[in-house]
Amino acid sequence: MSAPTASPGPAELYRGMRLIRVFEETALCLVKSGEIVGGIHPYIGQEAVAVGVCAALRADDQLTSTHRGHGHVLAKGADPGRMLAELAGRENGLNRGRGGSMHAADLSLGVLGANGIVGAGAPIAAGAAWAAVRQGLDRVVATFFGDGALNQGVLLESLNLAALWRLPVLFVCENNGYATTLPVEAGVAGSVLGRAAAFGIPAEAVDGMDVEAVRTATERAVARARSGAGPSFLECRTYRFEGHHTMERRVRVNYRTAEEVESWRRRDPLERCDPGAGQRAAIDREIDQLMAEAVEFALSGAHPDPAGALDHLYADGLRPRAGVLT
Ligand SMILES: Cc1ncc(C[n+]2csc(CCOP(=O)(O)OP(=O)(O)O)c2C)c(N)n1
Ligand SMILES: [Mg+2]
Repeated sequence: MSAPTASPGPAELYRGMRLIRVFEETALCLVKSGEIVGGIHPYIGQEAVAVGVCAALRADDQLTSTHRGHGHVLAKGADPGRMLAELAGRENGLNRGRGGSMHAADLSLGVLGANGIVGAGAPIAAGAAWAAVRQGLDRVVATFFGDGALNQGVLLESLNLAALWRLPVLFVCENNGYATTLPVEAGVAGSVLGRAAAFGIPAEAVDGMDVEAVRTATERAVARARSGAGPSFLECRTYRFEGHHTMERRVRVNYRTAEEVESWRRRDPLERCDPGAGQRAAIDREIDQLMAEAVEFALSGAHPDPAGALDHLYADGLRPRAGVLT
């Protein structure tokens, strides 16, 4: 059993969010310059969720993440240089450049993986939580998912098993209002919290633009899970300031108005967090320096040798189709 870690203060919470914000802005630049191939799903605007939840977790707690997962991985403590190298597909990345933006993992930090399949982190979290219980560990597993996952069978199945077996899972729904361009009202019958209620799981909605509120709600859920009382469900009401994917910068889509985006920007979680007198500028400078070093580190990494594309797999004996690696 690991010792509880001291709860981070406002300066640390701000620092965590600022790191994610600048990391994402940097990643957007690297997408534009072609260093990150294939684009990313930016987390800008949602930082308070990742940081608030992870602030209530212990180092040995675990999480599963999503296609919009950079913030979760960083908030759990991943090195920004290695994370950026992963996005840029380099050998010095967290996963030797094989995972990329949507499949970064760091098992040493309990990050069981981002996931390009909507909802797919939930059963992994339930399995990891079940394993922890079997091993007599009092570890908690948080699973992040978007509003778009609310109707995925695997999520509903995971809620059921977690409730039935009282697994120490924290279901964190990041309701940012849209699944790609589909408004939540047009995609979700019933209610978000009703999903959890159907399985007898305690659920609450929280202001996902307020890092302290997210942290406090998570602490309650974590305490419940650790005591053996079972899972909880948090709906964090949040918003992404950027498009669904960087592709959206090039494709004209009109699913939300400029006024709507602006009204959420006025609730910027970084602006709403007071890190303490004189701290903001100092932390901003510190993060700028850290990210400059991260970029240098990431871009110094080699691109993987295509001949090694099938290394580090769980299964042996796979052979590429003729011409795939040449
Ligand atoms: C099972 C599955 N269906 C569809 C997709 C395509 N897809 C990728 S992201 C996305 C929207 C997800 O919306 P949400 O869960 O709300 O997350 P957000 O993008 O808002 O963070 C969809 C439909 C997918 N990756 N996996
Ligand atoms: Mg969404």
